[in-house]
Amino acid sequence: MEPAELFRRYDHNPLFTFRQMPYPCHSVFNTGATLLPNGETLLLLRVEDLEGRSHLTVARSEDGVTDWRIEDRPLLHPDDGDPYEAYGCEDARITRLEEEDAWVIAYTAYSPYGAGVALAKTRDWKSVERLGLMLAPNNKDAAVFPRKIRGKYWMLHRPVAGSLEHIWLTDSPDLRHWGSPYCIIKERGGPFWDGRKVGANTPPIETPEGWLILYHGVKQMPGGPTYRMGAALLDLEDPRRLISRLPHWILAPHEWYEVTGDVPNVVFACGAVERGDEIHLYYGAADTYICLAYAKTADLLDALLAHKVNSRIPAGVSY
Ligand code: BMA
Repeated sequence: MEPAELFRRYDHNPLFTFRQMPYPCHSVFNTGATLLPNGETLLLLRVEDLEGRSHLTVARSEDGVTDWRIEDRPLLHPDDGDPYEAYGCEDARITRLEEEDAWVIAYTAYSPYGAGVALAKTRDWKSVERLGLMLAPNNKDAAVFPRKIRGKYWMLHRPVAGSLEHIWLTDSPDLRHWGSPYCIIKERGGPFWDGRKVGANTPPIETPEGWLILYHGVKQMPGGPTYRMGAALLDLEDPRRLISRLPHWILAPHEWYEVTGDVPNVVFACGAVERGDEIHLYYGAADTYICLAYAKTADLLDALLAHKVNSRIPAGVSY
């Protein structure tokens, strides 16, 4: 284990390459993940086709590690007819909404208009209802919280404002109308690992200490960007209150499959599942492979609680 890393890698990474796919494709990476009621792990793989566009395809496994059964056709595809997805459906974050007995999928809808945030809903992973584009371009890295807070749905997202790329919160009464923008985690600027931009990775994970947020930070290097992962904690009953943000990264590209590929020096998770006292993180490596890493939830929380911040919500901000 690397000194700062709280995740340990699966011994047989990469977990998936394009070679495991049941149909020809270029690469498979950045996957959403969820646990099904029967205990199986379901992944929603980002698959880049041989033309260069991405679609989203379901894979299932009993133990979340071996014997993957991969659907032979996509669940969400850029040719399904939505003009805002004409260049691709990318980077799905899956949230189980118990109150709705459904899963909501937040994904990047990429088109000639730019990259925006779209939502879709499914109950059976066979059919899917597109709720449509929710946040106009340029905006991505959206992930819905797994339950209502103060009677509303909440979502993390990452708009692009000039050269600034911070993580924001928004809320909604119905998963369709989103408002109350609130900036929660800023890119740090300067030489820091999260200086150039930040964005949510997995959907928030509810813990007794707060919402555990796993996010990526980008540092611009002369040879290109380096994508690493960090962690923060938000208040359970008011996620606008930042409890803690680790100053250092917790997973960084070091292995061959993370430093070589279509985009070198990238670890980029979209999904995690909780199994026992561990978080199983499914992450994209170098925009080419899917990998797996594990961390003890308690280790992440211990580290975070040692770095509490004193955040206050400015007067004048209301719900
Ligand atoms: C981000 C996203 C990810 C990708 C990452 C590294 O902007 O588009 O899909 O993994 O860049 O290339």
